[in-house]
Amino acid sequence: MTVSVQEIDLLHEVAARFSREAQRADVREYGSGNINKTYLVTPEGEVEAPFLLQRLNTVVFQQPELVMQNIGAITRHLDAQCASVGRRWEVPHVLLTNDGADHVRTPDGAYWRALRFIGRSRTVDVVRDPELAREVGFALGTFHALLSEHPPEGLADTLPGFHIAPAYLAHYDEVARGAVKPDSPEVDWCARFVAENRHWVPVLEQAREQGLLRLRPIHGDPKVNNILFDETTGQAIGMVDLDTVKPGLVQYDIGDCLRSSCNPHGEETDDWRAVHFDPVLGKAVLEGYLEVARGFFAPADFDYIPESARLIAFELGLRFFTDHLAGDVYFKVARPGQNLARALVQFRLAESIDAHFDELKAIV
Ligand code: GN1
Ligand code: MG
Repeated sequence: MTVSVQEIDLLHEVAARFSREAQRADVREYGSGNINKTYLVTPEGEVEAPFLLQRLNTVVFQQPELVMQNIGAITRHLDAQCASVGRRWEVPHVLLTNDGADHVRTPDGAYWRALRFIGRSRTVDVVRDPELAREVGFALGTFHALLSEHPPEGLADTLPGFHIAPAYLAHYDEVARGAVKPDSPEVDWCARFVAENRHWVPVLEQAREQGLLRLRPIHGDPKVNNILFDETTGQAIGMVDLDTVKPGLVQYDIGDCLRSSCNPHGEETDDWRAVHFDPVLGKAVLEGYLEVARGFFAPADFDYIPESARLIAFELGLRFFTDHLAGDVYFKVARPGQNLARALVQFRLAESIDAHFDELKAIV
């Protein structure tokens, strides 16, 4: 993607606050996040390492200082624990400005921060190979295991309502009532899908209210492209994008990880009718996950895994569909209709997870 000249000037100015060599750095857009804007800054000299510069989406994260506070707490905890992983494991540290701050505010109100760039690594948007799927599960299991002793009360709730599925449904109902989008066969299909399957929604919140599941530190957004793999060995080496770390149910994370890594067509495909859940990949993810997570799992934690996968796919479909009806106010879009296309993919995936429900239960 190209960056405009004015933008480049601003980026150099902000980057220079974090680095002494950034005035002449190469700056380019990086990654495929739906919320923040990320740039890779590569200083010209040999002295300074490349780093990531991010413009935090403050419409979504209305208290960015809490996000930074959580990331600080989590990365310190991970640093202290990560030797126990016994293989390469990297932590995405926050970098400070030349005068010691963890962010920069520009006159336009934007909130900028810098993160260490983890080299010799790669990310993937789509998983097709069970070996890689196993590594995906290992990454999330390791992340949870490393944080399992961190008191969840010590983390702020940076995004109230995040993954509370009944709240997304209520918001959808409200938006759908006032929506001005023209009807189309796709919109109709989505609306019908929600109407037919809305009974899936309360399962995790009910289990939490009944005391069957408890809050722990979670990643919040462990979709497959937030996992780093070693460039050479292909082994998982860490989890990035820690903005949504907060107290939650590990089931949200497991569901999100399964829905994103067991969909061989990926979440941006236009061929939504072909989308399906691949149980071979699902089995590999769960093997990798449970190998590490078994240690801190309570018996009830196992019971909700199939429900979580179906629920988080449905919930994300609902979030994309609602955003489409509301005029694309939350998720970044590159073209009109993209959030509707994304919703179709997630709903179709939820339908396929439902069709594989007994198989998933058997795997667990
Ligand atoms: C957003 O920023 P990104 O792309 O990693 C979203 C997640 C969704 C994901 C779907 C804070 O994550 O919840 O699952 O898009 N993050 C937030 O691709 O809403
Ligand atoms: Mg994110």
